[in-house]
Formats: sequence, C-alpha cells, structure tokens
Amino acid sequence: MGNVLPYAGKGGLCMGCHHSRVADVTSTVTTSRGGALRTQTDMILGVSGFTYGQIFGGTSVHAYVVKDTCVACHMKKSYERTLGGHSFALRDEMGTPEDLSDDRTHVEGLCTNCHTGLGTLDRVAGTADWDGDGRAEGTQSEVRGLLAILRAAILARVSGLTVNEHGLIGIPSSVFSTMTEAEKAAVYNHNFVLNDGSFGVHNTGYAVMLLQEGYRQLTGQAVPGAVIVPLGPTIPWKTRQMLEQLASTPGAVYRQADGSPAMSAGARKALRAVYGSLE
Ligand code: HEC
Ligand code: HEC
Ligand code: HEC
Ligand SMILES: [Ca+2]
Ligand SMILES: [Ca+2]
Repeated sequence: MGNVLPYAGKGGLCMGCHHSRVADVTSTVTTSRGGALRTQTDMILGVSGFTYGQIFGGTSVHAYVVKDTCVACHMKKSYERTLGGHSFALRDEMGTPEDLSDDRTHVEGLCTNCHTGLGTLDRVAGTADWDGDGRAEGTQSEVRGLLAILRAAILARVSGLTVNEHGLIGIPSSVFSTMTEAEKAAVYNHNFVLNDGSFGVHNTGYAVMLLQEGYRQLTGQAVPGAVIVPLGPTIPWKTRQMLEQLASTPGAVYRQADGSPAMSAGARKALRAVYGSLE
C-alpha cells in the first residue's frame, strides 16, 4: 500500500493492521486468488483497488476532516455498550444479521457533529441511483446493491467459484488458471469493497467507481439503469488544497471533550461553499 496518511492522528495505530499489504495491484490481481483482507486504510486513501489504468476517486474527505480518523469514529463512547468505545463497532445487528431494519447504529453525537440531523449511517450523498434499481437510496444501500449486481455478473460468467456467508467470492486454483484478467479484476474489486466493511462510508466515490467500472469491464456494458459516477478525482484540486489547509489549521477540525470529531462553524461554512451539502 505504501502511502502515508498525514492526518491519521491516533488512527495511525489502527492503520498498521487494517491495510491491504498490496504493493503492486496488477501482479496481485493476476497471481493471487481473491485479493486483499483488511482494506480499510487503502479505501480511505483511495489506493490498491484495480483501476484499469485510469484515475478513480482519490482520498476521502473524511481522511482530512475526521481528526484521529479510525479512532474518532470507531472508539467514541456511546450510551450503548455494544457500540463505540472498545467494541469498535458502529452497528449492533441485534442478533439478526440478515435484517438491517432492527439494527442499532452509532450516528447521533458522531456523524451528526458534521452532518446535522443525520439519522442513519446510510447517508444519501449525491442523489444518485448508482445500482440502477430505480431508487436513490443511501450510500450503503447503493453500494450493497452494486456488490450484489457485480457478484451475480461474475458468477454468471465464471463457474466453479465459491461464495461464503458474507458474500465473499473465493477462487479455487483450478478455476483461477482459466480466468481472464477482467474476471480476476472484477472478483478482486468486489472483495476489496466487501472486505472494507463500511459499504461506502470510508470513501464513497472510490467504492462506487470500483464496482461500476468493474462491472463495465467485465460485461462490456454499464450497470443497467444506473447513474454512472464519472471516473476521475472526486475532490477537485482546489478543494483538496483547502482540505489540506483546514486539516492543518489549529481548531478548524478538532476533537471535542468526549472524543468525537467535529469541524468549527467557519470550517463547515468554507467547505460547504466549495464542496457539498454537509447536511
Ligand atoms: C494488531 C492488529 C490490529 C490493530 C492494531 C487493530 N486492529 Fe482492528 N482488527 C484486527 C483483526 C485481525 C480483526 C478481525 C477481523 C478481520 O480479520 O478483519 C479486527 C477487527 C476490527 C473491527 C471489526 C470488528 C467486528 O465487530 O467485526 C473493527 C471495527 C476494527 N478492527 C477497528 C480497529 C480500530 C478502530 C483500531 C485502532 C484503534 C484497530 N482496529 C486496531 C486487527 C487489528
Ligand atoms: C467517518 C467515520 C469513519 C472513519 C474515519 C473510519 N470508519 Fe470504519 N466504518 C465507519 C462506518 C460508518 C462503518 C460501517 C459500519 C456498519 O455499517 O456496520 C465502518 C466499517 C468499518 C469496518 C467493518 C466493521 C465490521 O463490523 O466488519 C472496519 C473493520 C473499519 N470500519 C475499520 C476502520 C479503520 C481501520 C479506519 C481507519 C483507517 C476506519 N474504519 C475509519 C466509519 C468510519
Ligand atoms: C468531522 C466531520 C465529519 C464527521 C464526524 C463525519 N463526516 Fe461524513 N463528511 C464530512 C464532510 C466535510 C464531507 C464532504 C461534504 C459532504 O458530502 O457533505 C463528508 C462526506 C460524507 C459522505 C459522502 C461521501 C464522500 O466520501 O464524500 C458520506 C456518505 C458521509 N460523509 C457519511 C458519514 C457518516 C455515516 C458519518 C458517521 C459515521 C460521518 N460521515 C462522519 C465530514 C464528516
Ligand atoms: Ca439486524
Ligand atoms: Ca438505488
């Protein structure tokens, strides 16, 4: 993975384990079966996905504005013992992993410090129907939808693959030797996004591009009915410069007494003017 994140803060400790250890993506895709394990740091940076020689996304805005990155989001104390703190978890599945509707999640007092009024981890960002099911849903729903579409397209083309209970695709070695590079790359990108486990929250643009372009390269056509996110950097150069500046300005991006990350009103106003909604 090789890159260093200048604003990792205390999250740097987590990044030592939660990164892919992929040095050369092309040779990993063509020689190893199924791909990288803990891809969270790569995802936030926007590296180590297979990008077909093109520019995809880039570093997530969260890498700049969430002080102490991983630690700030995952270890912030909550009123529920199963969320935040030493559980590291932002979701309690309530014993029913297949049903998301009864889950408890850590949003209030964490995401809401920057995204005022947000009531779910499944934030609507952009308003796009990226999986083409006719509905503009939250980021996590769109990414889950895209994962299912890409997985089905892969399984329809390559027989003999395995799928575990999390949806992760495995490639037996006898099958691997028969696969094209586009097929191997599609499996790699699918598993890369699934293993990250945030379903788009760590880096929405990068995750969506890996899945949409993976589908197009595999099948020769765009995801049917979907709004396609154009390839290229998701954060324009000027905004990136401003984010760099914000991240190094004392007090603009900070941790509150309870450990949750926040941005000053001035920083939010400046960022909103050039970047996006924030709310
Ligand atoms: C010594 C290596 C190591 C360090 C350091 C580390 N982790 Fe992990 N973490 C793991 C392993 C191994 C797992 C098991 C799941 C897996 O294989 O992905 C895990 C699992 C997790 C999970 C998923 C828990 C679940 O319920 O499934 C989260 C979230 C997480 N770590 C966050 C963090 C954060 C935040 C930090 C920094 C404070 C951190 N980790 C530091 C190795 C590490
Ligand atoms: C902006 C806040 C934020 C930051 C910063 C962040 N995460 Fe996450 N992370 C999330 C959310 C939200 C999820 C999705 C939780 C869910 O839907 O179950 C998630 C999911 C995960 C998961 C999968 C959880 C599971 O139960 O399997 C791991 C592991 C993880 N993050 C580790 C990290 C690491 C390591 C870092 C730093 C490199 C990091 N995260 C930075 C918000 C964040
Ligand atoms: C310290 C401030 C801060 C915190 C905390 C924070 N965000 Fe963000 N987030 C931002 C900014 C700034 C943007 C970019 C502007 C926008 O999209 O509104 C952003 C963008 C996003 C995006 C759009 C995708 C992208 O990568 O650009 C999603 C989705 C998102 N945040 C979800 C969350 C969730 C879920 C949480 C809580 C787990 C969270 N955020 C916590 C500041 C924050
Ligand atoms: Ca549940
Ligand atoms: Ca949709």
